[in-house]
Amino acid sequence: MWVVATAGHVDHGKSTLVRAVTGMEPDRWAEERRRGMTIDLGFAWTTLPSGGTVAFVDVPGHERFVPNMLAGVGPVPAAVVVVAADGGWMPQSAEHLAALHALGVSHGLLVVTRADLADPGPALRRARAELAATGLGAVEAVAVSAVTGAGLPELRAALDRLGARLPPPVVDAPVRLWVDRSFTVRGSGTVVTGTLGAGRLRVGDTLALADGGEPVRVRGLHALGVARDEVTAVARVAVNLRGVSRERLARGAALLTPGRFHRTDLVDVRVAGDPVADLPASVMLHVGAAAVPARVRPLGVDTARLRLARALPLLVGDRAVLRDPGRRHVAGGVRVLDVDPPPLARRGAAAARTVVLTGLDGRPDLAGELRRRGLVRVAALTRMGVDPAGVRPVAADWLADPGHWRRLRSALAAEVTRYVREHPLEPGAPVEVLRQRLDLPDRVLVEALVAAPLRLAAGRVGVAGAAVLPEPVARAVARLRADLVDRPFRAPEAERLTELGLGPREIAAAVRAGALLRLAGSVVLLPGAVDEAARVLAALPQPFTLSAARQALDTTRRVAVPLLEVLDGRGVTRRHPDDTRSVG
Ligand SMILES: Nc1nc2c(ncn2[C@@H]2O[C@H](COP(=O)(O)OP(=O)(O)OP(=O)(O)O)[C@@H](O)[C@H]2O)c(=O)[nH]1
Ligand SMILES: [Mg+2]
Repeated sequence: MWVVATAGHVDHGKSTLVRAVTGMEPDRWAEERRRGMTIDLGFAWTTLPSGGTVAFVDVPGHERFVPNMLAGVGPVPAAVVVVAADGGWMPQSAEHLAALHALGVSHGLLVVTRADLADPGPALRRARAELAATGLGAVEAVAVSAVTGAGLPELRAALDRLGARLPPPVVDAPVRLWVDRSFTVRGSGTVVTGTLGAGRLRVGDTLALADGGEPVRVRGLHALGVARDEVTAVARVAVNLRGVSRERLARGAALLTPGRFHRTDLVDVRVAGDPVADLPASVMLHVGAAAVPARVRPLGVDTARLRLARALPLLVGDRAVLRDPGRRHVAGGVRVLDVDPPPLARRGAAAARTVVLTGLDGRPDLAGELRRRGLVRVAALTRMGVDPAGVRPVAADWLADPGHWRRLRSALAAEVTRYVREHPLEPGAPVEVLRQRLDLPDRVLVEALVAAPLRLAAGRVGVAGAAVLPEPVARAVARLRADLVDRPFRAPEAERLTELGLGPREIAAAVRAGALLRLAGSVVLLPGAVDEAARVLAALPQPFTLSAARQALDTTRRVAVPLLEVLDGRGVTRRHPDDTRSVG
């Protein structure tokens, strides 16, 4: 199925044309039929000679109903521009065309209607020239009369060719269904309709309401009036929802694949059309089927920041229309450049931002996003409409700009060095402290930044082999070394340690720095003591007892027991079942 919207001035024969082609009545309301005028969107469809199906979104042409027109064309990729042979190019011909251009609609047909009432030539030539100057470019044109039926077969063939030219839909994309109609069906509950531009819907799917994010279950699906288990884009679709009132789903609401869209009330955009300096401070932003008041803050000649009255699920690259409701005038087409822009609080921030925006074109750009953001989560990028594939996360689901990551790495080294200098008795800087000092959003990033000679152990980052003892501790160790010169296995008693000022923290620091060897608790020797003990014990008759070892080492049981255990552990000594030991 393909979906096309009509466009054109009031009374130029859009609905009559849709009726003639489809045999269905697009004007749904009694009031529309009474007044002979379309007020709201109409829907009709037909099968073409190729067997393909075309669904029309028929829009009102009257100036007052342009917002309804915009809700209809917003999500639709192709248009049939209608001009009456006897009416010619009129204000809403121009305004509708401006809207199609703003939305980036690049596929369509030109139909000159009421060809039985006047020569279609002049209207056709003028309209063709107008379309050629827009994104629609050179389109096929057909003159028809709904009264005589002339041109209708040609129109159906042209619709077939149009369908064949449309780009294939992206069916594995996340769903963003803009609601253009909602109603209640007795016994079924709430039903919404919309144009499914991409993705796929299935009965039983859970979707999220764009406004609030709460989940809703798809209870039933219809496409072109037929119940379906699954509908793939592009399609007109009616969705029956469980557990949500119709009021929550007025036109402009959206149903989303959960977790795949970023809701934002702040966007930076490029504006084509009027210079941004000429835009009123308040405009209406029309995107999808939504219309939201927006405050404009110009940032440069053709870029601006929009503050929306309500958050919308927008993606980088989205197209929208800015309309001045006061002057009833399409003021410009919008291309979304950034859906998560930085605040402009600091002096000079706006000027700097203007420079950044000048370089953006609304095409999702992974390297550029990383450069601008430094660090960003995979899911956050996906929700902005930027495909994160091709870049490996630096930690968990974090992506980093390579330059930024290098700078963080050296900043981490500097912070660790500083911390260790300020806290010489601690075995390094706590990860959380470093996270705060580097202003990082997640501790896993600190851990991932650790590289030699930095070392991560027990939640702290230290410098391997670079522990420098504070002056008083180094002095105390030197005095201890003097104590141990003659009797290297006489570990200092508690009183001596106190005298030297070596408490548990100082001992731990000296052990980490490699200045002392800890056998157990506060039993410490010099680092060379183990090798020395191995030599002494090797000279004993083998095997030897604990007592013999103690005497040979000239020490006490307090030292000999843990020292032998350390030697056992290192494989220097072997312990026999009778508790004697041998070296080797
Ligand atoms: N003679 C003749 N009359 C036509 C033709 N097409 C439409 N009309 C008449 O033109 C009038 C307007 O037609 P509509 O189809 O309602 O026009 P519209 O463009 O849908 O108007 P809005 O939806 O209000 O913008 C109606 O009276 C139609 O009967 C045609 O090909 N020939
Ligand atoms: Mg109509």
